Amino acid sequence: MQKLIHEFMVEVEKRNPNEPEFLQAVKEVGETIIPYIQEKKIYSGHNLLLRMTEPERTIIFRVPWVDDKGRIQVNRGYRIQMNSAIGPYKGGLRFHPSVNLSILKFLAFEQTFKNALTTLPMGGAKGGSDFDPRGKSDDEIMRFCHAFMSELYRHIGPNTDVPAGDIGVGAREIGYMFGMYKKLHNDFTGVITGKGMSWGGSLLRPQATGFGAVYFLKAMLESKGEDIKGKRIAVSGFGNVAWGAVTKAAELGAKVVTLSGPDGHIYDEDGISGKKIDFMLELRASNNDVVKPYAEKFGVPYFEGKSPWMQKVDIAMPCATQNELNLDDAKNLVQNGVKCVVEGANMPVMPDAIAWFQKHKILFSPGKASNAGGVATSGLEMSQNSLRIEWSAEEVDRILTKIMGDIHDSCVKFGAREDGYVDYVRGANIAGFVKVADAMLAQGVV
Ligand code: NDP
Ligand code: 2IT
Repeated sequence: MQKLIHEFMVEVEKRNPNEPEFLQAVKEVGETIIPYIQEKKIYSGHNLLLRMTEPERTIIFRVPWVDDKGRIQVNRGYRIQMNSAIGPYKGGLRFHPSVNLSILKFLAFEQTFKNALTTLPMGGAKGGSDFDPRGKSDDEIMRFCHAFMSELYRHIGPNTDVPAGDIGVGAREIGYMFGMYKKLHNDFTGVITGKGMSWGGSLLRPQATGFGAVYFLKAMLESKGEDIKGKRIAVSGFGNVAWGAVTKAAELGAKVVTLSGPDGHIYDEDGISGKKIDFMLELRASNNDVVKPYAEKFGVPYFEGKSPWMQKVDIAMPCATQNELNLDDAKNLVQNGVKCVVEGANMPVMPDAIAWFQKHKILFSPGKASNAGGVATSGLEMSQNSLRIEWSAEEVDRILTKIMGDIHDSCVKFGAREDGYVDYVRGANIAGFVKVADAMLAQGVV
């Protein structure tokens, strides 16, 4: 089996040199899916996994725009349309200086499996730009978003490809991009999700990724007879996903004790709740990349240059970015008695750290399962737009809760081991693969 996996990875590496994040994501899936394909003969002989690693279409384009000083800036825009077997391409847009082809391909690949897990009809995609929103004025953000959409618009549509937000892309950026799409197409459609409430957005979409991750955590704990109430949680990041997770965790009686930024982390022994959660929104809107002002405002300890994984907690929820929790962090967490690790971000835990958690029978859930609540609610926004109606927050929350519970059940179905330990990585990969693979088989070689 190891030989088959090795041969597959050699082929993928040959086709995608210098793309470490993409290869990392493919390897994690290959390690669980290749043995499964060997077991289930209907999936063998169709080169399905290799086909899934090859984007159906990759669009790379120039984004020229003029800054406040009148200088012409040039950024690079991307959209990776990875797989449309089960529905229109769907996935976020990331604006961050680190954005490159490897990162977007890993995200689009993960998105394909994640979207399949939601049970909704959405294919996989991701896009974005190496544009850095930090320090930019509102006018500059608008001009950049308009320039970006003045090319992207011809490649997307409500039945073709429906983008949304991700790192560096929130309600403001979605607004500017939607405005330009509408102007160029002369068409008011649900082409982007994460829209404002007065122009087609869904209630709870901003909170959905973090809420969904906490619902998933709750299901994991309950499967072990444990309650979320009273648990101490370390969260990383202070952006959209972290905010939703902290809000729901606090509401359910857990105590979130950390937040982090690229500068370091804060430790709040009393737990982050109420006005402190509102302050997270101010921090995010400030367009700075530091979490330190939280420590200054609320008089709590700040650990410069240190990740939150050094703290003693029951649960870890990495919600910032990829590869932010390494083997040493995993060792610290396990030594300090962590029970459960739930990925809110995409691929935040490094492969050797995942192996460490699994070796020590710590419950570990991959982002494609536990952060799927965001895209699931995007799917609900698409449905509402098509029906031209607006569901109440209670209705959206009810469906989101059900979807996260169903994803948890799928992971258990395909990931439960004989000794009772659930391998959520294997479970999520197989459940996602089966849905996409069945559709690809039915549609033939296209
Ligand atoms: P935001 O831009 O709102 O927040 C991202 C957070 O991570 C910020 O605190 C940011 O700080 C920090 N961050 C970004 N890059 C780095 C880096 N290289 N090193 C350290 N910290 C960094 O993004 P989201 O909350 O939307 O996204 C967070 C994660 O969740 C991402 O992995 C995203 O792909 C994933 N995700 C998002 C979904 C959504 O609906 N928004 C859905 C599912 C997953 P700063 O920007 O100041 O550097
Ligand atoms: O990674 C993700 O799932 C997202 N950024 C959300 C994608 C979406 O289409 O809502």
